[in-house]
Amino acid sequence: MTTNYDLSAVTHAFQIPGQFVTAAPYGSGHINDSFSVEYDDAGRRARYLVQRINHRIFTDPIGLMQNIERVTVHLAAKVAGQPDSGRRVLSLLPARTGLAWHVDADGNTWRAYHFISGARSYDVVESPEQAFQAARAFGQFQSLLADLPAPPLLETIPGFHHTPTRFAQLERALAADAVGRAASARRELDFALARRSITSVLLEAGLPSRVTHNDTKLNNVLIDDTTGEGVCVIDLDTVMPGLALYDFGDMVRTTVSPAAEDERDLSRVALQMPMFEALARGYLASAGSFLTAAERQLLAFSGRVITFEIGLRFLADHLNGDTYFKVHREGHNLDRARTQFRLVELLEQEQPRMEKLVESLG
Ligand code: ADP
Ligand code: GN1
Ligand code: MG
Repeated sequence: MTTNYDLSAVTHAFQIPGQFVTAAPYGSGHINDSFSVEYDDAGRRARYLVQRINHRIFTDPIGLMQNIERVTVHLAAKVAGQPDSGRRVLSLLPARTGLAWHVDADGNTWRAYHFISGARSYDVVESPEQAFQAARAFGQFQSLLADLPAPPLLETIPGFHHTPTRFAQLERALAADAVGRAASARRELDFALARRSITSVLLEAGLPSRVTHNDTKLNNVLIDDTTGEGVCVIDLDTVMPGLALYDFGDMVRTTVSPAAEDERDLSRVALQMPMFEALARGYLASAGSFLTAAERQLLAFSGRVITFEIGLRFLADHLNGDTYFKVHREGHNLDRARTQFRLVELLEQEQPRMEKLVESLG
């Protein structure tokens, strides 16, 4: 992570009361730069989560911030009056300009959120209860945004979950082989290229467009330290029109296996059926009332196709020379692609059982 930003100057551009004390890199996201920042306001310490938007990836950071403003204001109105409402929705601090973002002299766009304390995110699931809570929170998020007033949100990354496009991007990366890595990724490439047929299934199923989160990995929900509740959905950069199953699929990808996303020992990748069951129960508890029959039918399949899609993206990025996801070691994106593809294999084998399970939940 880049750490050579002047966080004191950056945060001074926001309406934060008091004096800057300290800032430190925070979290394990692959895209933005996040910092935990402390201020002292007349002897009272307050904490903020400050982020630089990766504008190489999000090419319209201001349009993105306008999405986030609309979404957080809408959600805040919905949860107002609930106990602990201030911790249930991300809340932006305005900049001194009055806008919800700050552009620094180098052209970086920044935002500042109130820090939600007493909760944390998990890279690897610890219990079925956590899986249930995460899925319930993401389902609730979709439910609360179902009546977001027009116009539609900006597509912050066009075609983000368009799996056939992701497949074509891998084919292009392979044809270019820009850094000469294709030969050593032959097995993974063969695995990917053999599965083109699954890339269009969700698109051809007549599913409704909804407001979806689109990046529902487990570590994008904060779990309350005391109650264990999935208290707040975070990382709102990709909230935009999408399919409900993109969200359920990515929950499956990041929650059913006890192995980290970049685990090198593939024997540790597993499909824990109790985690899948908890996800399905949690998601149906909050989203069950609006899902169509076709969406329900494809719940189990969605995990397989979204895991495949993210695997395609990691593999393409490996071939392109690691230009998109942050990497922390050589071959990191290839390792990530391998764990995704191993999980795809397991999801293929278990699809009938998973489908039966969803059916049994009514
Ligand atoms: P990225 O896009 O890089 O994944 P996130 O928005 O997910 O960035 O933030 C990175 C991490 O910071 C999250 O996993 C979470 O642990 C933490 N985080 C984000 N926003 C808040 C917040 N408002 N309060 C507390 N922690 C937060
Ligand atoms: C990225 O921002 P972060 O780390 O939550 C990526 C997701 C991938 C995920 C894989 C904007 O999410 O699409 O599924 O990494 N976000 C973007 O871990 O590309
Ligand atoms: Mg994140």
